[in-house]
Amino acid sequence: MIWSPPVVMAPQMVVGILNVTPDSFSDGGRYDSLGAAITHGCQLHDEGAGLVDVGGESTRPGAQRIDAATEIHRVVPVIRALTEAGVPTSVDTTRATVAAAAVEAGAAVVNDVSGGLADPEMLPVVASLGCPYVIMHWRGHSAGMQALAVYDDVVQMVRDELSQQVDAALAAGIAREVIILDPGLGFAKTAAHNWALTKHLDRIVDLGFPVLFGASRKSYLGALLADDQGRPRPADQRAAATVATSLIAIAAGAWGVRVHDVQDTVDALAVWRRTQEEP
Ligand code: PMM
Repeated sequence: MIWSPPVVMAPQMVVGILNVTPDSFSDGGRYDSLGAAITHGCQLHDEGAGLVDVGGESTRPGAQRIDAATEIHRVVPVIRALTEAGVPTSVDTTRATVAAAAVEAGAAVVNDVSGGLADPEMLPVVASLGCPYVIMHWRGHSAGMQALAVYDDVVQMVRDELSQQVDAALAAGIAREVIILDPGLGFAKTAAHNWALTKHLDRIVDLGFPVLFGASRKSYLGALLADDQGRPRPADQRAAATVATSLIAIAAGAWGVRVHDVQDTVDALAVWRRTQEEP
């Protein structure tokens, strides 16, 4: 498939989340049949998602890994069917073999939560695919990542480590123009780290690449909205808080937001965009 920069790189992109996994943290198990996944992907697109991000491996904290064949079996039929339906997709994977199979099936973007660190083949394969590539800040696989949430100055360290990931991508032959950065909220981050990155996202935007921001329904929002017994707000009741973070991110100059609740996000961004015009 030929990548079309104007469509994929349009600003204020809303990326809809489609997890085809039995165990993702907020929508796990809902879209693990092919028909349900395709219907939901088409709905996200109809609501205004410019990309539908299809993931077959759960990355929630503590999650165990699955093998590459299972991951391909989960994501490729969904990506192929959505492509045939005219829905642009990205593949959420850390594996080069999955990325290559997904792009072959029609995915326009590779979204790698490890930013090239999990699989040594990923950077050369993405260089040869030539597609846009999301480099997320990452320190280790989900099973042990929360032990790695140690920073002096989280914003500075995420900036520095993302810059090193970018250097590796460029050295592998990935073009500068296809790189998108993501601070990786919730990945080896405590709630305080997530809040610091939400507040100072402009410092990640300053690196000079499009920035994708993914706070949707994450646990730091659930903790903020805990009830008076300290019980976190359930994941499916965090939409308004997610929309607020998305607006903050776009106002700070983010290129896009990765969300479960596409319609609410699209509506909120329409309001924000209108305020950028003359009355
Ligand atoms: N978060 C998750 C999965 N993939 N990809 C990017 N680029 N950024 C993220 O923050 C991100 C991601 C985990 O959340 P999910 O279970 O809701 O998909």
